[in-house]
Amino acid sequence: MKNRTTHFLRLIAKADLLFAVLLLCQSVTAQRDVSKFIASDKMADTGIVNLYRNMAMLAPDYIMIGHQDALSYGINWKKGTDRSDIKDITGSHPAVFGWDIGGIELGNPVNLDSVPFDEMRKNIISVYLKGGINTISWHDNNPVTGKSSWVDDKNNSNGIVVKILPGGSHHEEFKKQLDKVADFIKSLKAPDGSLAPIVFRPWHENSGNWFWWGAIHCSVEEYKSLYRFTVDYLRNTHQLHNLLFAYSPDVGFKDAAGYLERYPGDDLVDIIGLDDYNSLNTGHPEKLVSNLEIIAQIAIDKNKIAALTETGCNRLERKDYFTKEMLSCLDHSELTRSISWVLFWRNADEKQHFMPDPRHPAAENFKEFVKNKHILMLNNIPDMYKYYKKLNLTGKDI
Ligand code: BMA
Repeated sequence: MKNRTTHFLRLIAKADLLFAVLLLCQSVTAQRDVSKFIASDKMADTGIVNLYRNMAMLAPDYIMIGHQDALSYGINWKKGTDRSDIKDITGSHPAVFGWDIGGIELGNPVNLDSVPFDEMRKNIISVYLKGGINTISWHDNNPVTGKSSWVDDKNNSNGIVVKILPGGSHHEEFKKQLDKVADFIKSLKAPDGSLAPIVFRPWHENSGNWFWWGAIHCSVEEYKSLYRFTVDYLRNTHQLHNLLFAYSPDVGFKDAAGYLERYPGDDLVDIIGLDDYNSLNTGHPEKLVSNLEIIAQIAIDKNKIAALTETGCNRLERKDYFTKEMLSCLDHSELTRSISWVLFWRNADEKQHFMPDPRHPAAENFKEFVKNKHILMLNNIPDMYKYYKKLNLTGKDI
């Protein structure tokens, strides 16, 4: 009798397992129905429509590598032609290129890290023509004080956001800033007249308090209004339809509700992003894994794309960072593997760099990392702006 009961219980357990496996397969299949991935801008350009669809096709199995200012400078060089530290090591550029337009709102010829906007424009267009992805962040100068994005008053609300919203004392100044952003985006024109599709990532790391749009400096509703106004002004007033929008708070939320607290809305956001310089650098990979799984699940539920929009280990002093730390997290589960890309921050100089160059002790480790079957660089992604019925990985010579 006892044996029979045990046998019966085992059968039930097996049936449960089978059911769980079936459920899992179903969720992956659902995620692969790429026709459900529709950009939040209902008037999006063809380039954006195809880009989003292609991101959705790649996301379940592949993670693209990105680097901030990859083509503008490296650890030991300032100006190059078709050069990047990543290409110097691996033979290919990254698949995703990060840029920052902080300073455009002041009419400056160079951004806050001295990258000339004319050069940035050329590089963005050349990335577009090669089928790679451009993502732009904006360290916007404070439109009220005229100072930088960073604030000294990390413990007190400074009320900047409310002043720049409609009805606020500095709303007109803010609109002028956005006009300059729009002018720059309108200038990203390829020879065929099309505008380079861009993943725009404004008001990032808003769960921290270091930027004037950070959590302590505005209410949930004020933040959402800031994001909504920005999208609406670029999309409707300026008629820009070459943009996907990324929302990227800083790491540290406990669950989906925590992540979504300041999420501005499905009609505004395409990329469910995350910035994290903390977890791995403080010895807590489980934090990065849990936050990646949270954003990946939100993205699946909403038919959107999840990405690790900023990360890195400054100076890469920990040997094996890429394979043992970062890859272990990215390759932790089906959910973490469904992240679309990882963007490492910039290689300013010997003191600040998040990517090795060929002479760096971490170069070999990065080469190993890139060999992983889930990792993609510019030389093996398809042209992201073309339509493919089925996924089409290439072996381009870049
Ligand atoms: C920070 C640092 C700064 C830089 C800023 C904007 O993380 O890299 O040196 O000015 O980003 O790119």
